[in-house]
Amino acid sequence: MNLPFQYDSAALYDAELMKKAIANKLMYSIGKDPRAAQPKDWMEATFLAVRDQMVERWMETTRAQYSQDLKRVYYLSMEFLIGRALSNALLALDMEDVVRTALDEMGVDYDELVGLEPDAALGNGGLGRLAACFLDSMATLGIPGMGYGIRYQFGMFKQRIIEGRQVEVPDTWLGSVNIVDFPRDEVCYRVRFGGRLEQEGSSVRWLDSQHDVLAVAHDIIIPGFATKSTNTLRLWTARSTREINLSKFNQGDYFSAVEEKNLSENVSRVLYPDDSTLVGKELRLRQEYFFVAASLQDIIHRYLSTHENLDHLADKVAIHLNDTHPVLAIPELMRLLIDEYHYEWREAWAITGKVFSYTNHTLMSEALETWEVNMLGRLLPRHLKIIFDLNEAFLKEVALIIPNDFDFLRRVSLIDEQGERKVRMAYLAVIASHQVNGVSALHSALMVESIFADFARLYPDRFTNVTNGVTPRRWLALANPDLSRLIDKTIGQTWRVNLNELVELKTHADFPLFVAEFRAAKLANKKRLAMYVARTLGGVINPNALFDVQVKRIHEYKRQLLNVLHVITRYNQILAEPDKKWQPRVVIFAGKAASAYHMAKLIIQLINDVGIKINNDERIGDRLKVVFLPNYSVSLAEMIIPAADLSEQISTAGTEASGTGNMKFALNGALTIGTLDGANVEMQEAIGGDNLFIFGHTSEEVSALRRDGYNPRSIYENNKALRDTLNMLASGFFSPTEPERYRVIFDTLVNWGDHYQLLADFEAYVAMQAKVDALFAKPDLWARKAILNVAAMGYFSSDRTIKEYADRIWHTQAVKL
Ligand code: 26V
Repeated sequence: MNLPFQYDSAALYDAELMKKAIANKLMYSIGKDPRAAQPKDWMEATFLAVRDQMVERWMETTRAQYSQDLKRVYYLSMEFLIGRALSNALLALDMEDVVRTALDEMGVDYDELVGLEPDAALGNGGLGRLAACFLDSMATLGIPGMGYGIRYQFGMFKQRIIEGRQVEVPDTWLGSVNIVDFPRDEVCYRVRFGGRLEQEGSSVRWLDSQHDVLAVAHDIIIPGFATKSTNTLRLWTARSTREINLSKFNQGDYFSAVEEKNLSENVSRVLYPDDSTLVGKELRLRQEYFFVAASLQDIIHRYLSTHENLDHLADKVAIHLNDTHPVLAIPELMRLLIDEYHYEWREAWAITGKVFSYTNHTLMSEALETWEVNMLGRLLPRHLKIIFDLNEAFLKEVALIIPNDFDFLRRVSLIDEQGERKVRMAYLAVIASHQVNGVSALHSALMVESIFADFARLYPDRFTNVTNGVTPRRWLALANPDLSRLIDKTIGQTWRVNLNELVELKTHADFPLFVAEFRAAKLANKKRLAMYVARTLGGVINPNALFDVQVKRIHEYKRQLLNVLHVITRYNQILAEPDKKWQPRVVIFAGKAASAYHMAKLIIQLINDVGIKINNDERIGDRLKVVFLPNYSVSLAEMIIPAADLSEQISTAGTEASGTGNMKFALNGALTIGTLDGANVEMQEAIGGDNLFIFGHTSEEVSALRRDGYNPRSIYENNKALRDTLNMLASGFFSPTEPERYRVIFDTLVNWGDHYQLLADFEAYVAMQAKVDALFAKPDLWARKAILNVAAMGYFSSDRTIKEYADRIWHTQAVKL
């Protein structure tokens, strides 16, 4: 393209120019004299200078996407857990060395600076992090994909541990200088709430909406790795339709004058920090509609800028629903097509049915979304009517396929009529999507046997599996530079975009020099983590001990408690046989509990209480240590995972949809101890059963136990080690100042049915932990297996996952640049 001016992208690979670019930002954008600049100012200046380098490619990509009239994927998600952006951008653009040198010459420490960037923590856990890995892979593969979400002013809370208990602190990630995104004040849509309907012949009008709010776009650049391809994450922030109520202001009522503004802007104020239970709160429903309504207006606006009408929308637009949170997009598209663009119902439904696809991320009934008909009708009357009309048409159709089965109709109805009437959002997603997928082979199989069994009968071809993956850029190249260097030296560098190449490491597992270097990289990572533990908690841990790690959201189904039961049992064993040769271990936990999830919070407290007892028991020494690292986050994961020897993936079989931490650990050379749950099953197939530690009941056995009657108390009574351990909880051994503190845990497990069957798996788990010790005592054998784990992880790249979505679900092609 001929333009009357030139862009300045020369600083890319020239340290002198980079110095100048950073200094300019520091002076003219941050407004600081280099002599007075704080470390944070340098970070922001560097961020801005680096961001400049991405803009040109970003625009080139966007232009190419338009001119090639490519089909686009819109990934709608309430959560994007992207973490830090600066180091990722430097990796993608291959600029780390230049920036390092530039900063070094200005007397600024690169590693320290990179660590000052706050995480973008706009998500809870697995679902949000998966969305971030997907953005990375879409950009890297050149797939025209755009993320849409909410720009929460407060992301995931920060976790402090005070006297062993979790305390939540607001996450103020948006600093005073906006380095995060580009505000697009002109990209602004009205989102309506409330009001009433008026029927006019066959058409319906939605009138008198109140509490309307504006959605303003903010764009984050998503750079592809080693490619010009660069995508966009567009996040919406709420802005009031009225800055100030002038009449109230003129009456001197200054606070009421701005009250309305504050209330409507609350929509994008805070992320719901709960991924375990249904919230059912009106604000959450508002959030969901807010971002969906803005995104759809934006998508249609973009489409109509190059097309005459919406007849062939589905040829160029794929909208992916990340779980049910954005499912209101379905009635919203119907509304737009019918009410605003005057399509017939049937035409609108035909278009809608080709546009959407949906991923289910959990089978847990507590997390399946439903919305009360009353609330939905009050907030979104037009959408409720569309849902009712859809349901009527759907049930008529079903009655033809499966005649005379009223119970079937009741079961598949979009409306749950038991008690307070509710809309079942997952069912709405299923009837409107052309493909519905689970996130691991096991999960997808269970999905069509359980929550969607009736729908699988109606639409057998609709359901499919796409096993999750993780981006090797962040989770190996960035997080583990030592191991990455070794891999580069051994098999070259292209594994970053073709992770299957790691298979070449297999032969090297038998080369002593390679094994020694592999072990050295692991040890360096462990030392780094040990330093961090010393800095943050003050405790000393031995880097030669086995690092046994469980980091993830705290949930009963993930069974951190089972891990704790093993820790206490081991403690008792060491005390009983002090002269035996015990493999030193550090058991490391991290994770946040939903603020209202009492049991999860109690588990955190228990871990800390157990740590206090064991870590201070001189008889134990460094044979066993327990560490709870506060404030688990993407950037903390980047430090912890490369330092792990053992990865704990011990959920009750059939409960963890996939897990992605399991993949990150194996990719970094940790061995898995785990159940046959989620993606562990496929990991075992890829890695080979000898190279991980699988134990416990299978999902079939779990259901059989549940069906035929499970008696945890008899397990308690018949296993002495377990009984001793549980009695210590019940007697207040770990909570001497409050002996009753853990009684409820004892009761949950022994007397109240042990829903997640910890006791059923306890013996197998403890026995497997002994095998772990035995193998760790043979460092070369252990390292060999660890290498075989890394070598087998090619399949678990999110690039493979995204290729499957693109080929089988979205039918999209890469941009040519
Ligand atoms: C659920 C809810 C319930 C309503 C209130 C807010 C809220 C927020 C998030 C969630 C999502 C929970 C589902 C989830 O995170 N699933 C995880 O998805 C990962 C990616 O597919 C998968 O690896 C994990 O196994 C699965 O637990």
